[in-house]
Amino acid sequence: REIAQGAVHVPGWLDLDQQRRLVEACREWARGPVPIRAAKLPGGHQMSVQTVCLGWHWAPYKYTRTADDAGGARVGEMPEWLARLGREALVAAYQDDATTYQPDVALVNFYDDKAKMGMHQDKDERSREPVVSLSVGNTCLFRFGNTENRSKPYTDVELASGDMFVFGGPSRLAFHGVPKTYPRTAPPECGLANGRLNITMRVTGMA
Ligand code: MD3
Ligand code: FE
Repeated sequence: REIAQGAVHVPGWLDLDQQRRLVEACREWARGPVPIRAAKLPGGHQMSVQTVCLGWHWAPYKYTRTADDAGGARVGEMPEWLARLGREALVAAYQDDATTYQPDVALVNFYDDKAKMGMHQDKDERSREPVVSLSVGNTCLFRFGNTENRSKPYTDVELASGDMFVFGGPSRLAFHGVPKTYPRTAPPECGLANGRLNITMRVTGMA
C-alpha cells in the first residue's frame, strides 16, 4: 500500500454506494456556479482534463475565490461532508486515530477517453498538508515519480473505481501524472457509465 514514504494507496476504499453518491454530487457541482471546464494553460494549450473547483478556484497556477478565467463567478463551497471524508481517508491511510486535517479546496477532474495529465508537481498550495485523492469510474494508469524531475524513476500504479490515495510527507511534492485511462472499465454500479472522475482535496494555506 505504501508506494513511497507518505504515499499510501488504499484500493477499494469507497463502496459502490459512496461512489454513486460522489458521482451524483459531481454532476451537480459540474453545473455551476462555475461550470466544469478545461483550464487553459499560459502557453495557450487547453488541458484535456475538465475540472470543477470547490472552495477555491484553481487557474493555472494559482488559487482565487472567483473564476477570473471562467466567467468571474465565485466558486461553490467546499462541503463539510467532503472535508470529513478527506479526514477519514487520512485516518485510514496513515492509521492515525485522530487528525485535524481540514481541506479547504477540492478539485474535481473528469477524464473522457482521450484525456490525460502530464507529469507535474502540485505546489500552488502554500500549505504542505497531505493531498487526498478519490477515484471513481474508469481505471487509469497513474504515474508516481520523484521529487527532482518529471522523468524516471517512477512507479506506475493502476487506480480503479473506489480507490483512495494519500500523498503527504516527502511525497507531497513528487511529480505525478495520468498517462492514460482505460475506456469502459468503470464498474456498472459506480454511477458513471464511462469516463473517470478524480476528486483531490487539499489545504491551500490561504486566508
Ligand atoms: C501526488 N490529479 O489534480 S490524483 C491533480 O487523477 C492530479 O486527476 C490526478 O494530479 C488525477 O493535480 C492524480 C493523485 C495525486 C493528486 C495530487 C498529488 C497525486 C499527487 C499531489 C502531490 C503528490
Ligand atoms: Fe497533481
